[in-house]
Amino acid sequence: MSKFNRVASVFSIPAMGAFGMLYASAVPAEVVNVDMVVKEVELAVDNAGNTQKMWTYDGTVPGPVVRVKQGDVVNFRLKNDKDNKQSHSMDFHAAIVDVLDEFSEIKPGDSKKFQFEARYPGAFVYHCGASSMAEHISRGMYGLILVDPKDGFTEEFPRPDREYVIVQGDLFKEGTSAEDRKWGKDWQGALINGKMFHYDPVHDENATLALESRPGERVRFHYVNAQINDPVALHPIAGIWDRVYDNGNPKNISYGIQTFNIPPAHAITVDLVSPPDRPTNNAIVDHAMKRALNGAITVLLNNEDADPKKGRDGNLVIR
Ligand SMILES: [Cu+2]
Repeated sequence: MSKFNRVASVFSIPAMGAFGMLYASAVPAEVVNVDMVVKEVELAVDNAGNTQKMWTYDGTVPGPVVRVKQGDVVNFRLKNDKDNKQSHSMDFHAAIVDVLDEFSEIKPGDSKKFQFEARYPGAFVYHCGASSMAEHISRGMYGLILVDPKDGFTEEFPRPDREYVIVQGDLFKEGTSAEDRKWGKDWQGALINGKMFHYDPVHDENATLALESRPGERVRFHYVNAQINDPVALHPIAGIWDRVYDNGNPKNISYGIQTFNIPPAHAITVDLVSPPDRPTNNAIVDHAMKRALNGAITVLLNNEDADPKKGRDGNLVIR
């Protein structure tokens, strides 16, 4: 299991950043320990229980959601389990460091540590950068680090009623080589939090889960594109994104958007607000048909009976 424990409170001091910017803040920041273990395991990749050999952070696809505050120092430790066959690494998109140092790969049985300050708020991908990256990422080595803004919630960035994390990745046929993955050969489908049609009982008779909300609620999605080559055309069928925060940064707001492009290795934060006076349902889709009809559809059920626990109190990834 990964461990996130806040070990100390520190005060960010004004400092010249890597790009010559001044970072000054009186908001108490913390040092946050994050430990992950890479595990090469057999996992179900659809609701019927079909499995594939996946490479993972902490045994799940996606890996655990890391959540810190802007200004926090992340004290990260990666362990490559001794039973693994591959070298692995960690590339946090929220970090400003040295690709040849912090992000270098380690062999089975080895561990490494590095630190970074989470300077920019938003939703950032993390992934393995070991060679071949096409294979390591498309076998499941990715996740989300959320950096909450130091200003907290504001009029421009209101507190949501519910919050969900969705990570979209690729699934290739078992046995597809790293080279073929790179070129997109033998692509089989889109994984939503690790499974095709994970939350879509409409298109998959084996699906038992859906996302839920109540009429009138503001539902916030942090949507990660962990696919190795393809963008995601994110659209809420029967709805309109009330706001899109590109890269999850409260300063990057677009209003009233139908479809938003998420390039590979990028994440956005989007809000959906349903009418308060009637039940509705939405299908959150990658509107590219190749991917929608091969796994990338997520149903949001919206009615008065919604499960009060879903999308609340840190229950961001529904499993
Ligand atoms: Cu790896």
